[in-house]
Amino acid sequence: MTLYTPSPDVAAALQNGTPVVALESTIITHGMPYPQNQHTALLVEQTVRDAGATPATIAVLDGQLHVGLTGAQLETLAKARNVAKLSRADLAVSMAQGHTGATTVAATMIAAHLANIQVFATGGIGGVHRGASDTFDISADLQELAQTPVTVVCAGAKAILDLPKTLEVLETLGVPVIAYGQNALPAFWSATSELTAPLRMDTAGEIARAHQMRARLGLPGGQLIANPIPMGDQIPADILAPMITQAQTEADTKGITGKAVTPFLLARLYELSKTRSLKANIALVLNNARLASKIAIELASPRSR
Ligand code: PSU
Ligand code: MN
Repeated sequence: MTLYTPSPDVAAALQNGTPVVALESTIITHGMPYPQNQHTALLVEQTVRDAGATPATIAVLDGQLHVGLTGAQLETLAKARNVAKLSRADLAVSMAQGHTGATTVAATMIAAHLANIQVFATGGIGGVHRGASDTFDISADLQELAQTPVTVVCAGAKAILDLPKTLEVLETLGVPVIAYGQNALPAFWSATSELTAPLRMDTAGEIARAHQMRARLGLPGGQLIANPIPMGDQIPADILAPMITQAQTEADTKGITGKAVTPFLLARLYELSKTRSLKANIALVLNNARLASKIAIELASPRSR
């Protein structure tokens, strides 16, 4: 039995050495409500195709690790309730038990690397949660970036996290955090933050060359690209701040812990912002899909191999 199942177009692209962009599925099952989740997932895939690359949405279906989903598989996942959220710790167990689950950034990186896909687009990564000094809630995504050589394009860390601590952990782990086209670290729903990003790059070509240089140096781990949300779609930080505080207080009061924290906070923010956060989330994922496609194209071009 093969370890993973590529869709026919992903198999062809990998065979031919044409650009492929990995996409995660937790954003579908735990990050957005139905039907916007299905609509967005299809739109992200189409955006990658329009940019000249092949999308590979990753999920575990009945124990099979799929790299590239059919429209029907994607729809099933988008409609399903109580789907497992799979990170590094859960991937092997869920496959061995024949279960179905959506992959987080960490698990998607593992699958992408297995399939020889070097670039992955998402919305936001997990990070160090507020109050982490008490809860120890630090996403496994950070450790994964330290050990799996995939370039991950996100819109910066979500403002529901402790951004300064997230940057500190990434620095400790040796993960390059690269803001795209600006000095400030983007903060997901907002294009900028008060933090300066540790590194900056202005073109997809530079990002691709840095990815290859890490490999040549024998350094494990990937790169984190923080791509600012388009200005017209952003939500100013001061509008969001009280909503985030409220959502976090509710999570604390209800005793929500572990994997449930991020989905709970995101869902509450959609409600509190009257879906404005959802519209912004969709816009930034599409923007990330475009940049990831450009990087994948650079990596696949003959002059860069
Ligand atoms: N960012 C979003 N929506 C999401 C996630 C991040 O805008 O759904 C998901 C990603 O899959 C990420 C995960 O890997 O949340 C992080 O979860 P945790 O904090 O439990 O590690
Ligand atoms: Mn967590």
